[in-house]
Amino acid sequence: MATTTAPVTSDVPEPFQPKSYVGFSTITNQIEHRLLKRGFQFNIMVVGHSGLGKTTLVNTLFASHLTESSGRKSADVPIEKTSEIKVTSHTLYEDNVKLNINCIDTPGFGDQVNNDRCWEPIIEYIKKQHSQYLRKELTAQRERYIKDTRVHAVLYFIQPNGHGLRPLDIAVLRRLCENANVIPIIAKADSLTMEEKAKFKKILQDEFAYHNFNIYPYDSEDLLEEEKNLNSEIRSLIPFAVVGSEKEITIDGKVVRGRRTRWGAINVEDVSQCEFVYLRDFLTRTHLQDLIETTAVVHYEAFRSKQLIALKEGTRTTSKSKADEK
Ligand SMILES: Nc1nc2c(ncn2[C@@H]2O[C@H](COP(=O)(O)OP(=O)(O)OP(=O)(O)O)[C@@H](O)[C@H]2O)c(=O)[nH]1
Ligand SMILES: [Mg+2]
Repeated sequence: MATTTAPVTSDVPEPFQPKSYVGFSTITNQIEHRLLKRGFQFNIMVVGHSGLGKTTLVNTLFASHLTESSGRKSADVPIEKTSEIKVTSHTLYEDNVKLNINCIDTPGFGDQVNNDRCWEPIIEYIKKQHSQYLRKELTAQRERYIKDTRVHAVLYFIQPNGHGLRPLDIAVLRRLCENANVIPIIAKADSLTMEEKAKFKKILQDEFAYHNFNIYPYDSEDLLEEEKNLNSEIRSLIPFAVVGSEKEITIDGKVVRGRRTRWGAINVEDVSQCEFVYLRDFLTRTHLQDLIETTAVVHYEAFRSKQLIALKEGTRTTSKSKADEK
């Protein structure tokens, strides 16, 4: 039997070019105006073994750009051991853009006789921010803009031992990667030579792959070729080998943020000496929006759907047991 092929019709209308100016192309300016008015919120957390320089790095990270800050006022007072989760807020302004940064400092772990479950308060904190956000989203009269306290980036500090991850690192990293965007860094990198640094970085990259850790940045299908290339470039740099310092020193007559030791001086902002600037650029210049978006779309979404499914199951079981009782 002969078959006839119906002409292919499409429901998609041809693009219509209005003859005169309508003005909707200004929507991008309107969005920009609204976003600028509101400002942006970025929450970053530091996690790792005790004494690896977490508090120092948090204070170094945006120090040269801060305008308003609730953080330390003087670098002359020695930093104390962090004993509880502490949030400091900072505000940065650049070309009309207002960025609010919350730095979440956490107590170091690994120095107790029993380090069992020492990561729990940290994971709990991350999940609590998700559940607070969800609760606000689900209230009948919810706020137009829910204040975002969700953790957008976790800097995980690795001891510069030159050998690899410790069992505790593996346990903590596994749990962190399931709940947030994790960026591992080699702490106190000034204690390693250039060769040791490169070798250690390779060992750690292999370990991340071996343990299948979902380290940030992630590649999604909708990324452009150039974004994918940038991500693979970043992946070759992770873990960033960083040096932190709250103090300013003078090198060749110039005042810079750095560390002076008996063997010489290190300028924290000099990329030939440490990767602090790469880390800061990655966090603010190239991946800030992606970190915020990924937290909402990947981590918060996973939490949200798990909670809502559990809630539905719970309601179903309670109504079933009520019906059984009758
Ligand atoms: N050599 C070196 N020392 C550092 C670096 N960063 C911090 N330190 C020093 O290491 C010590 C501990 O620094 P903190 O910032 O308190 O470390 P922490 O990880 O917050 O410590 P806990 O809160 O106890 O977990 C201080 O004496 C810092 O000056 C670094 O990059 N290199
Ligand atoms: Mg500390």
